[in-house]
Amino acid sequence: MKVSELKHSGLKKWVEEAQALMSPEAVEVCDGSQAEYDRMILITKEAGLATELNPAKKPGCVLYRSDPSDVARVEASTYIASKSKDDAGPTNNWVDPAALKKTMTELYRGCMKGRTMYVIPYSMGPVGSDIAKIGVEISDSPYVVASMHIMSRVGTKVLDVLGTDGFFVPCLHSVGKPLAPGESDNGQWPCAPLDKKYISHFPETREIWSYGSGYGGNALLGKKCLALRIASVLARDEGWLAEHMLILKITNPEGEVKYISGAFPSACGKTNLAMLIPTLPGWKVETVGDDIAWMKFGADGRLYAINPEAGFFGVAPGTNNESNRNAMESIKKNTIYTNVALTEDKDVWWEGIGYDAPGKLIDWHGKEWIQDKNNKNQPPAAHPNSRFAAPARQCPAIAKEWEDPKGVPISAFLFGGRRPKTIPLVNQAKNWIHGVFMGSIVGSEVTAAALDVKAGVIRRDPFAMLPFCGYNMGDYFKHWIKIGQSHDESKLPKIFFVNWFRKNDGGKFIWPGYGENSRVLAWIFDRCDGKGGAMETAIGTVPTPDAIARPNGVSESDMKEILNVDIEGWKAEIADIRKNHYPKFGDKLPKELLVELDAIEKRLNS
Ligand code: O2Y
Ligand code: MN
Repeated sequence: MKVSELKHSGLKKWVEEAQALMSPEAVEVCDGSQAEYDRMILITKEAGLATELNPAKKPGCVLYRSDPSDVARVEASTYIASKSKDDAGPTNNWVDPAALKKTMTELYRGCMKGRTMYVIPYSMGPVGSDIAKIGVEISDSPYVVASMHIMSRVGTKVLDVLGTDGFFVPCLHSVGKPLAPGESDNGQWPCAPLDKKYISHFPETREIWSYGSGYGGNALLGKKCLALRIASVLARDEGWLAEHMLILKITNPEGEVKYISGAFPSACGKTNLAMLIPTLPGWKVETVGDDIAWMKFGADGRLYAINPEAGFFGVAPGTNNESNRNAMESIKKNTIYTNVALTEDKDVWWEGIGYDAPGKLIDWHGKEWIQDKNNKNQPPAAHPNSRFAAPARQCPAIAKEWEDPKGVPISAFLFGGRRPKTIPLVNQAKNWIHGVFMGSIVGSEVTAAALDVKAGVIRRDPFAMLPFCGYNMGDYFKHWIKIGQSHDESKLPKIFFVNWFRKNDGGKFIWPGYGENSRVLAWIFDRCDGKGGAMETAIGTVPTPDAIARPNGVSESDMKEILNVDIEGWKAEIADIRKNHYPKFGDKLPKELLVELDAIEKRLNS
């Protein structure tokens, strides 16, 4: 389709303005077809950016290697440009929107010279779903076009739903590397230097402007930028929830089904939990989504969730048949790999794949790499943030409802982090506001590897939303509280705090995790119906020692320890929240959370 054929006048005008500013060699409106996807891969192959993998081992798969300056989301260059600084809040980078647009307009001027400008209409969520939203990304990266094909629903079908005057989120993206006449990328991942990368959000006008990065969350603008930062603002204004949450379906041996959603900071095994294979006989877990949940209230007063995404953009290192067999199955074909290592027979390899490197590799820098197990300091062959982008439909555990436009009714929310001490295996909130308190204190203990902070310190990431909330985090807490106040609490999801990472005095994990977490999910399932052995404590409702069937290797005393409410540890936790965490939100911190903090402290002292 040509730009002149676009039926939506606002969209056409915006595309024409972008074209005039960025001066691309050509403009294409994406149709979302397989032929288009194949062409994007071919263009990048011809530019020396993509390597086709061995079709006998990984059919339809390609590998990209990015520039070392462009390997992850760049939080320091991510901006919430609301009119007032207070609306972005103390935990976001704020810049005045007019000043930011001025700076970025100059960067965008002529930035697509020698490249094609792709217009990518996409739907976050099943096309036409009441919960879905439409975005249109303008990008000069065929890698982005191909990745958006996997991660969202792209093409003409989206324009049909958009009609002549529908709402869409305009998303500008350029890699920031114009080409001179006759120049090609010639194997060099195009991007701008770190100090010229901008990932900007304009919450009031619902716009996204990204410049200088071609990688992941910086460039696939449907994901973190639209589905979380802009959507969180839409959700606040429209009375729903846009959350950094997985969605799973769980079926008990009697065939009863519930849906559970959960937020965890990075490195807590969120994708593994979403794709868990239960060890508990008779139970089944299926995947609806692994990263983001959009939830709206149905006519019955319950919260219904969709996964706005169509693919998984998972971290490769550490993914193996033990940690996540369903992910390994999902990425066997039609997958885009970025920054993993390449084997001699053109397969992929990464640290923690479950077997030694099979001979000489090409590492993520494109250099020869031979595994040296005696050298603990050998740089990894795959970048620690190397990724796979795979269609969600390829997951063997994908739930049949995963594309249901009306969403799935959520029974429980989980919050968790990596907490070697204090936090028990599972703890149910006494009520909604107590659950909001739990979400607000989510965090993981910093390991000695993070050199900037002392080991033992808790790095808090409330609701796992700190890098993804498009407005003031204090107002975000208020939004959650308001959801509870304005709806029938008996129909709201029950809230649980989980911790798979508690260690014993010897520093060993007490709980085996992975598939054994199904035992905890089973208790949560029963608690949603008011069943399951449970004890009231100062911090919430915890399982009785025999309420959760013990996995192999977990003794009775281990179970006691992992369910124990460590009163002194909790007093220190409360003090840390009061002194170091809540003050970050200034006068925007809802008083209800302080009341909750005081109440827990009082119970701990009584
Ligand atoms: O580094 C990136 O660009 C990707 S970050 C990411 C990708 C998939 C799911 N979650 C995340 C995250 O940072 O939470
Ligand atoms: Mn995420």
